[in-house]
Amino acid sequence: MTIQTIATTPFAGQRPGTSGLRKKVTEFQQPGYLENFVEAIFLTLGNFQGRTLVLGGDGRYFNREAIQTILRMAAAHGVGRVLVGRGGILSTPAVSCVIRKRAALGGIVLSASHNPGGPDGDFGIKYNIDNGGPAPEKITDAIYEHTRTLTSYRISDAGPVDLDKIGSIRLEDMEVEVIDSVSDYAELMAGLFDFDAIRALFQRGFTMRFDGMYAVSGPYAKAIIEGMLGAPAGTVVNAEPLEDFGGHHPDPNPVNAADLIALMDGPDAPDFGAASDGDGDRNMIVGRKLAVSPSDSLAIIAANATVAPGYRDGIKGIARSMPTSQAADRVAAALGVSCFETPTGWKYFGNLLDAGLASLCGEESYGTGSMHIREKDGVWAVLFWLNLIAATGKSVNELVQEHWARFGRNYYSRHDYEAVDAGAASAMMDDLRGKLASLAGQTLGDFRVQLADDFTYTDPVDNSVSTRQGVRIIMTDGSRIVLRLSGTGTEGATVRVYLERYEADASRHNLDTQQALAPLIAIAEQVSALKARTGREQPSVVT
Ligand code: G16
Repeated sequence: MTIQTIATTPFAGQRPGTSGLRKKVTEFQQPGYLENFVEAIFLTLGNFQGRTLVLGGDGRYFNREAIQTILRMAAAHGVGRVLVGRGGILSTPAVSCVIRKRAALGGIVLSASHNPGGPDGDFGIKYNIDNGGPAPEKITDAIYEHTRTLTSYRISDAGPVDLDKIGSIRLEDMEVEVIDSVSDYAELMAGLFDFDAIRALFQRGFTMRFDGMYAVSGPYAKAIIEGMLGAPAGTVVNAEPLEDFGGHHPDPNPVNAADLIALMDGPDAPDFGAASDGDGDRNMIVGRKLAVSPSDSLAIIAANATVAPGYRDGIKGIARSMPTSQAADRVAAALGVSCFETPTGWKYFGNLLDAGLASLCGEESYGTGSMHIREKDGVWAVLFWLNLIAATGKSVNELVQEHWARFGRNYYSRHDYEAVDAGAASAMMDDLRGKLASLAGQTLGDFRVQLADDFTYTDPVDNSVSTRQGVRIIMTDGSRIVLRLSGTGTEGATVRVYLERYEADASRHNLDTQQALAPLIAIAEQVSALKARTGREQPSVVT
């Protein structure tokens, strides 16, 4: 075995987006493409000699190959030990859990999350720091700068490591320990939730379907929900991670988890439905004939946090991304705790959690989590709901209706226009930014604009400033329209339009969401001319 220095030249466009570098598999397969990015990570990290790194991915196409490459590069750079999930499998929340539990320097997560997989699908890589969370912008910016000037990378010429056998082997001077993918994570969950109460719930005949979407959360859900909590075999479906997710889009929303929604809408619906995404950090909660909006799920979890043993002492604060609905703000106000509004991207929650300012975090993009790790966590959210149902004896529908009756309902929807022309999308956003100053005070339909700006975030912990995080048009009654370009797409641009309207009147809590938001949808079109600019009559996905 020798360590080699291989000459390379930079690839354009290796700037990490909302959540790491996501590109087509074919782009990652170019010789040196992955290696350059990994070299840039090592060049950015300070003193990692002899330290431990965690490595794993969601099992998508190219996962195993990438892991072998990264192991050989880690060995060449003098990393002390790499903990790698068996079969190369670790969900994103499990990576965060293992980094924290084993006091690792950080971890490398291989995933393009909910994006489709397979040879023609997407791949991704991101670095997580020692708190278990995604690297903050100053690190991702430094990684990007290194990708622009690289001239070589270092790699061992050792043969492949057997990823399927638990145990340790040496690669150059580095130890590679293949670990069980589930056990550290399952142990953490057992400490947070009332497993006895949930077990008793299933013993009483409570029924559930968890859709693993042929992605990474299947093994975790099987081990915990069926194995530890005693749900009948078959409760977790599509549980085996496949390299192409069975040809599906592993995104737990009503559009992509259509089978689950159909089941929950039909006569044979179980009591509770849930799904998780490609890398296991997203979740969707479904009752009978009711898909719970992620923003509402965050608010309901916050309002009921103390039912779960891990949160019995109450929560210190809530954090949500800016486009996420303000339902959580109402709960925070009632609890007398702060509610923080951050840019889109889980990395922005890290400082708030580390500083003990927030205990729960959530995003409209089907992400919910807490201070237990530094990633959003799909299985965690599902277990929270199970604990809540077990503790109250109420159905998902009852819990949601009671929440709206107490706090009012924030009607909420996101309209995505996917793979539109990138130039047209950014020109549209630029024009919109140009109009913002004149929008304040204007009357649009039945609404009056209170504030129109491009969101800027100042982190209250380290005072770092993030600009251009989304155009907000906020009405005097608190209704909002937000427009931004996605930072996770891999084809052209994805325009996201977020719409929110508050309804206090309980007799108006069961309107059709799109109808309730129709006046705002019309205003969004009026101010952005989105249809003409993108050539799209309808959004590609409505959630
Ligand atoms: C990632 C980020 C989330 C973000 C989501 C959507 O989720 O971790 O914080 O809300 O993307 O981002 P965008 O609107 O920029 O596409 P995941 O599950 O894809 O890692």
